[in-house]
Amino acid sequence: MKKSLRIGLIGYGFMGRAHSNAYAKVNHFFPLEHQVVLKSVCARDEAKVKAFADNWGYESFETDWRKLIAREDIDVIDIATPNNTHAEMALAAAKAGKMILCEKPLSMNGPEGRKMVAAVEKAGVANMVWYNYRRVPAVTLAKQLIDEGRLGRIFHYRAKFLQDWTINPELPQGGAGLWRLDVKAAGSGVTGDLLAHCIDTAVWLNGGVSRVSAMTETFVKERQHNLSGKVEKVGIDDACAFLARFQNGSLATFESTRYARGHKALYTFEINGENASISWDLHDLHRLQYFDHRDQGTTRGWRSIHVSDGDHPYMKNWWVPGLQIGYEHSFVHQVADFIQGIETGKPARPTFRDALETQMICDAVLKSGKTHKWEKIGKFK
Ligand code: SOE
Repeated sequence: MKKSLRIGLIGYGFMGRAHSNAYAKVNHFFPLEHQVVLKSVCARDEAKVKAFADNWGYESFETDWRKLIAREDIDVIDIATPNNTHAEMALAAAKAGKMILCEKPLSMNGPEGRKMVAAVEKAGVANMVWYNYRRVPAVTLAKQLIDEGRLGRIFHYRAKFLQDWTINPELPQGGAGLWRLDVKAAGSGVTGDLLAHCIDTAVWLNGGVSRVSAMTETFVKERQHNLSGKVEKVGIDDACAFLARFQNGSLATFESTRYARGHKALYTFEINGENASISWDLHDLHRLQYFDHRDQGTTRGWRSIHVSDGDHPYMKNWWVPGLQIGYEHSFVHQVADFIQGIETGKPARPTFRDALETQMICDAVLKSGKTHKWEKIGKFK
């Protein structure tokens, strides 16, 4: 008989769906000692949350997140709400002794994130942040190749996350779906929303960042606000590019924008080492490009590895070799790893503390965008 892991999800937007799908699938594909139970989902709109609960198979729903956290039949609180609500919910959930899964970015800023880390560590509750791209099998394979030392000394890290969905100046800010444009709800623009993903992957693959130099821009300065009904100043960064020095001596460039016409979610990274290079592209997510200078000269070249074989990360749990998986599976892998972390006592990452490092780098990037100076990364340990 499996132990139950009873989920209480807060939020039913894009991420609420991605997480619910992961909970629904994980036990079918991963051998775990725990059975995930979709116990309850919470959101303010009763009719909508009820429909969501019915659609995804949640046993119940709540309209007040404090009631959800107080329920004794919930083990895990999953925070899938806008960024400005993460801290308050996480602090309450930690106090109630719940395990916590929190959407990225961890918090609105570093100081808020620090309080969240202190709360989960004091309560001793399992915690993790949904930086899902680490668990795309090709990205996990990149981590394995780096850890095996195949690249040798790393010289360069280059990451981009390009979108084009906010170019229209008539697009309002605030409220459902568009809270990402409202600085009061999001904390920042592309830095916290998109570069945070790039930074999480980069720190995981290439180690800590020591300093950054950034430029940020807000191309559309005012937008109608959906909640106030007034035209309000836009406080988020629409685009951000920064240089970084890693602690291992490598040089990096990061770029993100929501103004790259033609790109919907183009997350790419390339790493150049002394022996080999790696590159990855979210639009072709099951492939890892690999170049090894030690290959025999006449046939040396970039290999396009189709990461779909049984010995590739996570793939033996899915179909037969050669059949690929997609974006949503990265969330399934994250739940599987979180549960395995509980079962083995070796916590899955990124924990809140790992995500605080990303938050501190985002803070330094945003600060540098204002000071026009190189900024060091604040304390996160
Ligand atoms: C924004 O458009 C967004 O949905 C981010 O919020 C996600 O984190 C990213 O994975 C895709 O783009």
